[in-house]
Amino acid sequence: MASSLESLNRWVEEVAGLTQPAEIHWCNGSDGESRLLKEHMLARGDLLELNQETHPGCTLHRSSPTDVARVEHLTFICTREREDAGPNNPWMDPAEAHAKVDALFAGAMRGRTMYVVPYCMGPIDSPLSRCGVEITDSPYVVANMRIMTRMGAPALSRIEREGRFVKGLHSTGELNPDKRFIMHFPEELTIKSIGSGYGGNALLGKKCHALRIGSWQARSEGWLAEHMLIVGIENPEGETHYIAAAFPSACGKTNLAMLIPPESYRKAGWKVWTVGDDICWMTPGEDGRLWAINPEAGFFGVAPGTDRTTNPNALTTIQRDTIYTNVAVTSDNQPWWEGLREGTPVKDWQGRDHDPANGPAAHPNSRFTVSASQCPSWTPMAEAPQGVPISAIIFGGRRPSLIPLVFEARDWSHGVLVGAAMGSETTAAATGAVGVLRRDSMAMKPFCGYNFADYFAHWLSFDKPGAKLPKIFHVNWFRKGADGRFLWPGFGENLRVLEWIIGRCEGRTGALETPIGLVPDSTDIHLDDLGLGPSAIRELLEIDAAGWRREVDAIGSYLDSFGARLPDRLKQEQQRIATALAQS
Ligand code: GTP
Ligand code: SPV
Ligand code: MN
Repeated sequence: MASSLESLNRWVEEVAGLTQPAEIHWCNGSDGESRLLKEHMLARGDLLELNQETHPGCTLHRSSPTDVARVEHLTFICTREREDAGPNNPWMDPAEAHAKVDALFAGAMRGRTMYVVPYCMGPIDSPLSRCGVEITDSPYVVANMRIMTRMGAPALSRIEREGRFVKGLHSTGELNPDKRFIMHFPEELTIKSIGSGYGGNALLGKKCHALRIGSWQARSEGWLAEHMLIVGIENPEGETHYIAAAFPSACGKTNLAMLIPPESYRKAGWKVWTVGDDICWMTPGEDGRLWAINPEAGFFGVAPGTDRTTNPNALTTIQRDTIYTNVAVTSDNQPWWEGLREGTPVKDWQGRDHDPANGPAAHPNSRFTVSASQCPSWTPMAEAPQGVPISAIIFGGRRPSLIPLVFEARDWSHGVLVGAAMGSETTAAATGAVGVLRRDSMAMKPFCGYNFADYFAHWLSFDKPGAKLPKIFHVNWFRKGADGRFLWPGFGENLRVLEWIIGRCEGRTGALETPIGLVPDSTDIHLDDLGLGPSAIRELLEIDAAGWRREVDAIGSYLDSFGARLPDRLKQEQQRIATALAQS
């Protein structure tokens, strides 16, 4: 099956000429194709079968031990003007970048099959969706793309109808970190990735297309491409509010997206509906509200920490037809990771006999790939072509101190500052040190495909006459006490914070004004039956003026690092808070 679209056929031929594959396979996305691909991978050892009695249809992939996470220092934005990529991105001149990777792609697919993978990000019939084609020599990537996107014949039809698509070229190459590059050419709507087979480096529809190229397109077309979950919260009156939340990688999006209400809330009639766990595309609707779709069809979720007690919906979701990557296994071949209370690991993520001296049994960035429709809290609204209307936007990160459990921005401009100023401790989702506090504006530091200064200006531009924008909040589930333990129980109990947020959106819950924004008084938020002591509650909600003065100074220096391109408005917001803190 070649395509009726000349430009697509020509590009596929060009790539085949460069990479020299033994054969070319156009993916149609059918069940039969998927079955054959799986058999092929099982035969090659790319996939190992897990216990089919406990985990029907589940397999395990062990990646190369030097290829286990995103590589931010090897991920480039290649724009003609360096300034357009901004200080937030590694940059390379487009001609130089093409030459560099094309040399690595030359002959890279010799003896291998080249798969042509047409995909659609978002519901096939949504005007908000966008298509792409990924060419890859990794059957594992094809299998993951089939779960994560709408892949195959329907996507190809849409591409042929529209005549445009994002081009993504991928090869695992030699899996050598010295020959690994993830290149983005936003001006050409092109991605070239070589040398990694892992997650965001290789499943090009995800971070490369839906966020880096997507954010670039969103800016020129007036919408937002964000690293956000989308969740629907239904109150006992049966009204559903949709919330979008940006937390950095491995900071709780999947968990919040499929939260199970605490017992008392369940009894009262609260329900939670999952729309998406990682990416959100938002566009202003005719009614002035922001309407959001989840461009993905599956979850590529963090395994460690997932347990019956923390995220029962995820555990149910991944019981069948799931690809596990870099988890450990038990003696009866069930998947296992740190934080899973049941079972004992006997083989670690590299397939060695488990020895705690080698570190954790599962890789800290081990993941599951699974169709979102298997999640018990999945809602058909995730398929709605117009998307869902967003009532609130939440920013948050891992902040062991200072940042309260929740606060509300005064207005949109203040909210944009709150997002821009976000900080979080680094996690195992990317290579490099873990637990280091860094600024991660809107959780998009690794994913914004252009200059952050322009991105902040784009965010500010949504505040215009007729707009009915969501309220903006900041949360912190990760505050620690003097004993080094989390002060807040998190997970299902996070609904208590969402309840306050929704109450604020409906104008029926109180808040105290402080220099940093609106904070709940302990009587505004339902915490009394949680078993937290009054001192823990005070600590979670307190505003430490001296600490905040230092924080707001640091935010000022961070904003200054963007130079003259930074919108004045953000600096004014920062100074307004600095002044209020000085007087407090
Ligand atoms: P990416 O897929 O990397 O973008 O990550 P994510 O934001 O979806 O993170 P995820 O929900 O998978 O959570 C990452 C880790 O944080 C897991 O180990 C979770 O168990 C843990 N976590 C999530 N929510 C909470 C919470 O409310 N409290 C605490 N203490 N840990 C949490
Ligand atoms: C993240 O790192 O934010 C992820 C995983 O969601 S990856 O797809 O590898 O980017
Ligand atoms: Mn992510």
